[in-house]
Amino acid sequence: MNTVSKPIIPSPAPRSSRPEILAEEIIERLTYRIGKDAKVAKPHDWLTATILVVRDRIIDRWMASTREVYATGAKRVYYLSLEFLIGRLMRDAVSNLGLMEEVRDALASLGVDVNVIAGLEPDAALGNGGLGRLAACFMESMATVDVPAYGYGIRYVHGLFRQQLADGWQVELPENWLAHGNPWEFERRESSYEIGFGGAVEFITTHDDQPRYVWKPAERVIAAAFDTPAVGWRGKRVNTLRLWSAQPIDPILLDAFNAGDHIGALRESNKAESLTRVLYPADATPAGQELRLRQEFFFSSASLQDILRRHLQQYDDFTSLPDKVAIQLNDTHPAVSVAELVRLLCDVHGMDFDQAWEITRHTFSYTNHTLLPEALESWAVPLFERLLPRHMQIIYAINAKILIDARKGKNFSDGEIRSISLIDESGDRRVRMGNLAFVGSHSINGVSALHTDLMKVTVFADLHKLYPDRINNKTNGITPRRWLQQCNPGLTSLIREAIGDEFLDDAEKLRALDVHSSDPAFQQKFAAVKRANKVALSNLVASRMGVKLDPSAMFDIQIKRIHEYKRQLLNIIEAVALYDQIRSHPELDWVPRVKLFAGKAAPSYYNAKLIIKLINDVSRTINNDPSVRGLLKIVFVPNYNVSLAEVMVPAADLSEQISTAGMEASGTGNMKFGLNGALTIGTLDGANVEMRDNVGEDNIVIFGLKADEVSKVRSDGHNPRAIIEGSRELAQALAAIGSGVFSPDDRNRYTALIDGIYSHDWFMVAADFDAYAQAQREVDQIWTNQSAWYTKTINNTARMGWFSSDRTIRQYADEIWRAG
Ligand code: B1H
Repeated sequence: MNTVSKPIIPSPAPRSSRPEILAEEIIERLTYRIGKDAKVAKPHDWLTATILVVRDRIIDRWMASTREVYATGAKRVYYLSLEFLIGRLMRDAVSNLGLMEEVRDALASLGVDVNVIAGLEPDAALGNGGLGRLAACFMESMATVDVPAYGYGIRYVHGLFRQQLADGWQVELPENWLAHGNPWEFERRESSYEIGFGGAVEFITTHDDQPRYVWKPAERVIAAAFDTPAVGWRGKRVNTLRLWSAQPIDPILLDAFNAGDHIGALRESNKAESLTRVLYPADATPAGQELRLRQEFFFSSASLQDILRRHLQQYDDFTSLPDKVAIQLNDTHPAVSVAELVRLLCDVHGMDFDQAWEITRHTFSYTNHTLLPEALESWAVPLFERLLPRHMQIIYAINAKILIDARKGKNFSDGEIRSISLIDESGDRRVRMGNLAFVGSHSINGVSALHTDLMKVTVFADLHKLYPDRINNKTNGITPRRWLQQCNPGLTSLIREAIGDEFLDDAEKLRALDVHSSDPAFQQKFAAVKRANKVALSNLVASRMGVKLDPSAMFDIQIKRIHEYKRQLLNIIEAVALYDQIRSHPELDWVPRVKLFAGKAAPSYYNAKLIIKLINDVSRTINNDPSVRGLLKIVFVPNYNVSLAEVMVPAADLSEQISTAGMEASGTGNMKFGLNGALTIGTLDGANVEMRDNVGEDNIVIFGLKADEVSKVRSDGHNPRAIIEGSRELAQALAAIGSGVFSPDDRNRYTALIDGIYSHDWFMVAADFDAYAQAQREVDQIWTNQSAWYTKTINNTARMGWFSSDRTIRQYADEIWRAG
């Protein structure tokens, strides 16, 4: 018998939030943790010290949240995503803890301006665009609505590239967010796992005479965990974002080094580390290379090993896995997890295949984010087989099960069977990751009502026929903490003054603003807030680009990844047409506009980069033409990221959401603008449809072909040339661009781009042009009546509460995860 009694370990005293104590602790961290004298500390040192002090306030709640799940046996949710586009964390953490004023006062007492040091924090840009930002909003909302959750992803050393403009062309530079260290993260050396690649599969008989497959990988790397806390609103719950970093098993081959091969001695080590060095800068474009598949498997396997280890710490076996664990696959990027979980359960934990398959299917769910055929991931069978031989076998076994199901149950045609198969046999044989994610999940969701409907009749039509209860919708949302409270403190205080504080905890309470939307006094205050935000953006543009903007002009903003389907091209062509109009009709009352663009193009996406150049060419011409009399200005703000969005979104009068109908799965920028009191000009695409339903059709300007019309035009045969010939404005604008009016240094620069519109117009730029131009003039009309304008924009703020990601997460928790 053990007679030594366990010592009682006292918990540390809860941390004070008094500014004097915070200030004392900041100095303490500066001195003893950073080793700097306050007299010589640089702003960066103050930032780090402040984060360390804030972090302490998070840790107690973090531990309590973790302990609670062990105590209650609650179900855990795991969000697997190759991208988390977080942005800065300090303001978010401080504001969610309710310590904003205290921290500001503490720093002020030390002669430090909180805004200055907050602005030094680098963006954690571990994502490309909407998909990655959604994962970040979800992390915050899962903590807010009290769902015990872990995010799993990759700790890229270099996040999304920095964008510079050189003569109007995009140039990509490496991003280095870890340059000053990362005070938010905790390295967890005890949580590391071996990840294998390549090699062969052996068939063995174990000591208990059980036949088993064992994978003998040829290469191995270590996945090491780095944890970052995710703080919910009012600090209610703190969840964990666990990011994996690849490390070599042998940091250096000493034999090689001692024999004088200094480079060779580090080759393996470099190879391992290169696995998690950079984020693929693809967005809804195929990444395709072997390293990408390695990244996907690496983080999937590490996450699953971690999940299974945690489960076994608490429960006897894996039969309870679906009751205690829900794993959400953020797109197909982690889809290889389906095969990896089957492998771990069968090969490592000795379960039989059928049981492992049932458990797997009940544990996973999958979110689809795009219907674009070129973005649907697939891997060449030979590559897959070479890198993951055991997973290839498992995929064949799963496929056999599914195809037998399809053959016997319902009478599927050969064509349908071919489209259900996990293997695309139409050309080079490829593994279809979407089909794998689908069959391995009990729930497959789209991200807006329209997108979900289209999923059922396009990519997954045949799988949907086989498993008709799996597809469901979860319309995206955004966190109102970052996208209203933090980025727009002026509007937040105005709303609090008008309707009280309830909306801070429940965004749908913003509805109470409705009654103020036509009150002239309230409109005036709302307009003043908007103007202040526009002044702030103007200052940013002036200091970064040396361009002066007039804050009384309409700020018309399109910010998002540059992609043909998002139609920045339609926007800039309309600007060219407007430019013509302003010059030919100087006698008319043109509404002064500033058209702002920002966004990155995938480095290999030629047309997207050409569109950036076109915007800059048009901008130079128009901004320098005195006959425009300042009525139209075009600005492309470089290096779009989360922090820039936080300045641009609150400053927008008009939000451009003009994708070709049927092509934008949801959009989330659309929601951010609406919430911050912009009017939307948009197509009936993605979540715009539900925005119209929520704000009412008087409060949004909708134009253009609908999704079914686009597909009809495409299948009936589109004749863009005839359309262009019937539209004088469009024909002139295209002729000007195509003939080099904006590119006198290279008159043919845009010939092919414009020819594409004439010959196929896949993205319906010509087809929608007249409707778009007319909608823009309708926007001008509304603007001339400022009271009508503010009624509409206030109604937007009032009615966007439903698009809070808290609502989205509650739906996932209730309907998919059955957790929280
Ligand atoms: C979205 C992507 C995406 N959909 C491939 N698909 C990637 C695809 O690196 N890759 O290979 C990266 C990203 N991203 C976006 O998801 C949709 O286009 C938006 O409409 C949607 O709002 C967002 C969040 O659901």
